[in-house]
Amino acid sequence: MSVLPHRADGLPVVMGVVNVTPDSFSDGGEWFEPEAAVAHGRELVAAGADLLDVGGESTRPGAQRPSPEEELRRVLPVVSELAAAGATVSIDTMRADVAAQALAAGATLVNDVSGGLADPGMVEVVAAAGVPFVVMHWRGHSRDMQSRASYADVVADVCERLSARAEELVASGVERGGLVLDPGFGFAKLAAHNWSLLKGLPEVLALGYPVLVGTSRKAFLGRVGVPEGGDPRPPLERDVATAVTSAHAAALGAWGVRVHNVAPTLDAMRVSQAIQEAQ
Ligand code: PMM
Repeated sequence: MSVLPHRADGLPVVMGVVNVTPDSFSDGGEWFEPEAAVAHGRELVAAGADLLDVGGESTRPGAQRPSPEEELRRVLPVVSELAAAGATVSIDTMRADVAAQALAAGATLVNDVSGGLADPGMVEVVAAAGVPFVVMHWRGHSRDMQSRASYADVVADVCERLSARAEELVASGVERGGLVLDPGFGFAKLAAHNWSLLKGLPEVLALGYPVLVGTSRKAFLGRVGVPEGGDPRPPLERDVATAVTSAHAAALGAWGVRVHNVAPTLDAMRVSQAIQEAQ
């Protein structure tokens, strides 16, 4: 039976990002060695993260995929060490074998940006393990996904696709109660699509599933306030913007937020909660 983590204070769970990659857009290479990744995971927990999302494949637009062996080599030692240290670990992967081995090493949740579409074996692994499954809106691998960023109505299209995908997964044996839906900010989405999805989050929430929001440090946040033709703010200068979008998601009732820098997001979510709870 899948059990989704929740926070006692009513805020969304904070999923801290642990990228064990040389090339992620926001922190590529910084935590590439297992010891550095584990130390970073511990820091995220100390800052208040409820979950650590360990990934070994960069999904930034244009990224090439690592081999399955390389992905396993990157993530397994980090998953097992963080789980042994008592952290709740999710494995961020599109590969069934990586998910299965990470679960065996102590991960208790699978986060698949393809929602099980990239590897037909994923559904069976998740169904057999009975663990929560994050299903993101996805239109193909990062190599060329931005060529598919075209929507009649992005909120309606994403909602329709996510709910259809949830039904397919349930029909294949995945527990409905373990599903978490994610609109997939930045994945086959232009900046305007991401803003529409943030505004339309109530419609995603109305599908009736827990929702994860992952806007952290994404490119559209770096363009706010920058004049036309100017350089976007670099990823490390997007944490205030991330805190604002995460607090917005929290106020609307998201189940979780996925962030690189935990403290500003927690602070912003607490402020938003205090406003909502004021008499
Ligand atoms: N974004 C990234 C990676 N994994 N998983 C989910 N569920 N949702 C996301 O928005 C998401 C994800 C890309 O960001 P990163 O390279 O900084 O981890």
